[in-house]
Amino acid sequence: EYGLERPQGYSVSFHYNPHVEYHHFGSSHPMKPWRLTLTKQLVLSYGLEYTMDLYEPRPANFNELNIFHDREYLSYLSEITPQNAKPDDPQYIAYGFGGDSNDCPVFDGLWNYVSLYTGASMSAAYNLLNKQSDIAINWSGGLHHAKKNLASGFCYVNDIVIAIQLLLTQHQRVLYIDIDVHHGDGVEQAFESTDRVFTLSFHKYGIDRHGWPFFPGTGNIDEMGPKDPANRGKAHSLNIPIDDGIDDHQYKYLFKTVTSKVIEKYNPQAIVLQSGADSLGGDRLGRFNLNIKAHGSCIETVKSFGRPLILIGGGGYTPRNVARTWCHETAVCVGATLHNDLPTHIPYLQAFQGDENGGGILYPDLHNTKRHDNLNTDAALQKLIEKAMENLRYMEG
Ligand code: ZL4
Ligand code: CA
Ligand code: ZN
Repeated sequence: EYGLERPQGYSVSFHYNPHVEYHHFGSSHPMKPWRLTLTKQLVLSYGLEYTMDLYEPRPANFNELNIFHDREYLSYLSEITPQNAKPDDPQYIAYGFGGDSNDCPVFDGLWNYVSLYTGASMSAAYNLLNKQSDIAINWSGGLHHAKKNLASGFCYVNDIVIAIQLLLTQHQRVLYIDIDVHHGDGVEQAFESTDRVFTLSFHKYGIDRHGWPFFPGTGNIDEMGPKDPANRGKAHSLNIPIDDGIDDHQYKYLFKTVTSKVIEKYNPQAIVLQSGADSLGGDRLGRFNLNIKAHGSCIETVKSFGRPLILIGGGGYTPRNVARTWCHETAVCVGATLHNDLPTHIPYLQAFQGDENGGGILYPDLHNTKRHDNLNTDAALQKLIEKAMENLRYMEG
């Protein structure tokens, strides 16, 4: 009815616990869990629920989060509330809640929130392990900055690391790919000493005109993991630093060239793809000029290799475009084509009419929401690709 074509034989599962939607980081905080409500509504209004297996996963428990995180950190995280938080407490600061940074606020239901998104990533991983799905989707996860004893950049628990740990119980080599506009530093660091996980992140990198590095300030092309030749993790990270304003054509070419080479060389048995939507044009925090279909072409590229795949969310700070992108990418997974006119019966239709160019449609032109000049020349990107290919030669087998 809405332009659905026959699915192409991939078994896709959708892992989502709606309780995650009701958490608030604070009124003006850019991370808005209700973008997941919008995403779900779009997915349902296009009828995509009939093309996938739907799961409502239970929250992860303390011992499951302890697969990666320290007990002491988790105890603190499980007990802290806005009422009992002491901003001068050394632990509060050491665990990443303090400073003048309001990146990681303590809000009501914080422990419940982290348990819900991590439970969904675990459920996705178990579906790959049981061979129940070829592709398992969790749009509520992808919190790639969390460290084992540190909250960072809106991330408190690293659901990606925990999902990859589960995949490693059966798979020898797992590839992690990250197209969030920020560097996937937490996942890279967690696996820096193993050759069983290769991490690949594409991100904005550089210093702005006020001298501030783009968060988290790491991920230059020469950062390839430990340099010590005795360390098994050596050369098992690849970082692709990009400047403001990259366009569809450039990003698609860069992603396809680099990712294809990594998959060919590393030959992973499973792939985890973090699809942060803050790399879209017009994102509140991002700096790129990508359209929804260019972002989605990265999912198509990865899917075409036919490896078991977990597709996970991440950043994305213009909620209507996050929902559009993740709905489109859900359709890419099941092999459906969606009509550009939004279904008229969606409950949140007004949310998609707020913008200049996108009233009532799925694929507005975000490149023209242009707020960032393209500072990437084709010549500079070609050099970057050459450097990436050179880095890959340091990886054994
Ligand atoms: C905000 O308006 O670059 C937090 C964060 C809270 C509400 C009111 C408080 C005002 C923008 C960001 C004070 C805000 C101070 N509120 C923010 C160095 C910084 C220190 C904190 O997509 N200030 C830190 C983190 C990044 C920094 C990006 C991306 C996550 C992911 C995966 C994390 N931190 C400078 C900023 C606001 C806020 C407005 C903000 N924080 C923008 N960029 C950051 O990769 C999910
Ligand atoms: Ca990234
Ligand atoms: Zn991000």
